[in-house]
Amino acid sequence: MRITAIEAIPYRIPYVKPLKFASGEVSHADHVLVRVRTAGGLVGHADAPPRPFTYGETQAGIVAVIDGIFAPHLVGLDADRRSVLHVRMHRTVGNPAAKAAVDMAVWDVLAQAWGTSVSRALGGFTDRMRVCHMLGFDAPAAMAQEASAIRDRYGITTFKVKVGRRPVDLDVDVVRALRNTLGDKAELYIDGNRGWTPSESLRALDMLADAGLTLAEELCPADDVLGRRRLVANCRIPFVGDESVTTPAEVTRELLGGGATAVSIKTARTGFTGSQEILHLATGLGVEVVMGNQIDGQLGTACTVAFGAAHAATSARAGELSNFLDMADDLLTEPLRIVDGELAVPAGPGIGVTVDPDKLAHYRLDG
Ligand code: MUC
Ligand code: MG
Repeated sequence: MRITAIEAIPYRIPYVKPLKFASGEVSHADHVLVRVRTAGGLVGHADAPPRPFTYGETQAGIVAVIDGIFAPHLVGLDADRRSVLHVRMHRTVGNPAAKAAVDMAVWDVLAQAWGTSVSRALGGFTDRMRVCHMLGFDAPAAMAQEASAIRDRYGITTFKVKVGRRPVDLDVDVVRALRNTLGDKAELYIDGNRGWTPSESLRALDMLADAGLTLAEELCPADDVLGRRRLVANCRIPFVGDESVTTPAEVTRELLGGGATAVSIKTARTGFTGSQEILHLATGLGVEVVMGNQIDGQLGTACTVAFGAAHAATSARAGELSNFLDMADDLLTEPLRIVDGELAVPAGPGIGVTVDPDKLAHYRLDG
């Protein structure tokens, strides 16, 4: 099962509705499709979504690091020597989405070779997850209308609400409008993408004390060390670290330093291998995890649900699995379908999805 090629293919698909949040805005999926080929003819796929404002990765940078650094060090290696693969990739710092996509494309070929799905190979706990939909910035009435339309069409009843605007009342009004529209049974949580100061965050949480929020994510920067510690100590719900906890070491620092009490796991930035390391660390320390979304398309979402459904702890909560609904099109032959608020793991082998060659030819940017 020797790796014979690793390809990094940039592509661009527009969003029907751009997603806006405190640290940026996404109007196009400017992603990189990563393809791993083996001597036996197996082909694995994964998606790398660059988030320049969060991790400093760009589409061109992902292509460059895979073509120029990772591929030359990995081609020729047997695909089942993942530990060697990781040591070689981790000589290079950063580049989380590029590394994650190579890792997941290799898992895709391995599971195909083993005749099983990645989700079963990782743990096989269940075959589906409840879905949480992420709501980007807009006016309160528009966000409430979007949420009720998503609930009515897909049966989704859990929503992550982007916050972090100034003054904080803007977002407080949004959460109140959502609660009024969706009723007591809907699950609501908030994600600030570092937009507020610690004291603004505390004020917002006080104002929303009766809103029934279940989680608060990355409301202020983790680098506001003492302010963040005070915020987390005074937060009555789990405080989720997201962009502050992208490696096992960062998870350890934030949890032990009082900067977070729960962890967002994103396969888009830690692949399957790194996500499992973080999951085991979190469960070993007794903190909750959430399967997060790096504004993934359908291939990325298939990876998230494959990982999330594989373990008890990652499938306990709704996973952030629906933002591909905002994209104008996608690369897969068979679209993912959310039914009754749930997304099933695509049935294997591997990640269980197929890239449509015509769609790829249409959307790829490299000719
Ligand atoms: C999130 O949870 O923060 C926004 C930026 C990004 O990288 O992921 C999203 C969602
Ligand atoms: Mg987040």
